[in-house]
Amino acid sequence: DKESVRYGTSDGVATITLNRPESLNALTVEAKEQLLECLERARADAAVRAVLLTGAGRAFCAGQDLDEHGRRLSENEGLGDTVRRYYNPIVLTMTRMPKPIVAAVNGVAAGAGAGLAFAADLRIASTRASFLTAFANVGLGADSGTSWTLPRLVGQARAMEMLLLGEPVTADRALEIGLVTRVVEPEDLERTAREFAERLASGPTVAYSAIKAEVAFGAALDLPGALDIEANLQDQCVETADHLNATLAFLEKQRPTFRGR
Ligand code: T3D
Repeated sequence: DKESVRYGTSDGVATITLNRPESLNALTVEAKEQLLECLERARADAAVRAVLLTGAGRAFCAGQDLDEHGRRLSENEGLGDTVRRYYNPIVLTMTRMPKPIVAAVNGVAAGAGAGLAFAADLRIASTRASFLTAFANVGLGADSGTSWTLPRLVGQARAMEMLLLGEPVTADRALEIGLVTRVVEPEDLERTAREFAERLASGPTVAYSAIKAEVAFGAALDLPGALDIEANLQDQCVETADHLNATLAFLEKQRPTFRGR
């Protein structure tokens, strides 16, 4: 059987590829289960220090598989648990992953597919990419974290525009509003996104993990609360070999080598 999600590792990077190109990598139960397994595998593997998430074929991910969803709706089967059972754990596993996640957005990212891209830490887009919240287009509210991630990425006004209007935002517009880090030609996407992922995979992993947690917690805290979290996480970073070595390297005017601990 063809895998709905592919997993591979090289040079400290776990590459997770959504692999149902015939339906624009729409998310079936099987695909969601496999995606969660791959994310957990990447989290658990100490040799993995960054994750690259992308889609096979011309799309990044068209969100919930509406064929499967439609069948379930008409059979009144398993309704209401998709979000709690799959999207919430997937998004939390991504945002709590103690290593950076780069989304290589090769084409359209729609609905929960856009949610996956927004839950990544960096988004590198091909000129063919677009972002479409799509939920309201099928009579749904926001899910897969988009009501939390999108306003933080682009501000409330633009998030409301995207969520209410459900129109595609092109790669160039996404760059303009700060939703993506870089837009490149389709043939350069894989290389560019991999360069970012490999750079992060050879960086100070504990510090990156602290930065992810600080930014995520900070969003929900007042300044004294955020300062506390920073102090606690900084205690952990200060004790790493990476911090000691990078400080000594600076003093010796050398480039530091980070081992991720
Ligand atoms: O509780 C719950 O379960 C709710 C959870 C919801 C989470 C969500 O993600 S809701 C949002 C679901 N996604 C969408 O509404 C997006 C639907 N797709 C589209 O709007 C368009 O396909 C795109 C804008 C993404 C791309 O348009 P285009 O013109 O480039 O491609 P296309 O021709 O529409 O699609 C190509 C094929 O992919 C086509 O199949 P065919 O005709 O060649 O056999 C199409 O049906 C299929 N496809 C696209 N999106 C989905 C899909 N098949 C199943 N599910 C999809 N989401």
